[in-house]
Amino acid sequence: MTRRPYIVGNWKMHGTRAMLSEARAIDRAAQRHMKVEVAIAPPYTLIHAIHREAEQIAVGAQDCHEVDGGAHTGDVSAAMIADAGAKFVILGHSERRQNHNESDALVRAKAESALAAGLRIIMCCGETAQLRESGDAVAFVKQQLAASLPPAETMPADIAERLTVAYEPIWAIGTGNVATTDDIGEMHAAIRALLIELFGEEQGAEVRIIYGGSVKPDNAAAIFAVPDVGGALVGGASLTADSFMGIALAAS
Ligand code: G2H
Repeated sequence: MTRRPYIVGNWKMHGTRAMLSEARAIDRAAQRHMKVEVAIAPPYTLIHAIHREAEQIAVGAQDCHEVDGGAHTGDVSAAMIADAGAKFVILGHSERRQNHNESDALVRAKAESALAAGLRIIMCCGETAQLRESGDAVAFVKQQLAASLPPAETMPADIAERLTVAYEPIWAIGTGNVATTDDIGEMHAAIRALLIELFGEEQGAEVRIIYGGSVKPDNAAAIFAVPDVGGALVGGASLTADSFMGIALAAS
């Protein structure tokens, strides 16, 4: 991989305007770590404020609706988040698949809408503990990812620029349990093979695959040393500039 490591903070449902100072600190630190591409996905309510101030980091959203607009009370479209300054959107996170019953087909429709709005997408995939224990994790993740991604012929020409895949084993999210480096390596290799199958040798080899699930400053270096780990999607440890940039430093 020749791409810069991609370190993305997923603030989940954390953050009021008081967190803007943390975003500023992340932005300042990112200006000193140019070998790493740093981004944060705050709640919708902070996207525009962070976008206005940030000089180095990109700001994104954690979800979007699958249609452009209409009678959808409480929903926010891809075009709206792009208008607010978002450059990317996280889609198919397991918390949305579980808590909002998001199917692969719905996630795919959201991806199509986000790409049409000019956004980059971070497509999440990952298995439950039960699937990991049964030995079916790789087959499940490949099937889930293939079903969640738009068909190759509808993807933009610059697929590798517009798509990032995030492998997040569900049992590792917010639990402190990190997948072993062998397990991460095996899954990222399987995802790489699938991306090449779907998008061809050139584009499929360039799409970044990042890891998520209890990434912290003290385990990040070992994770980034695994072949085909192109960065991290970070939840809890992205909420303070110190811990988040500690992870970014481990990637630089
Ligand atoms: C996984 C991750 C961020 P955490 O959801 O997407 O969260 O780092 O808290 O496990």
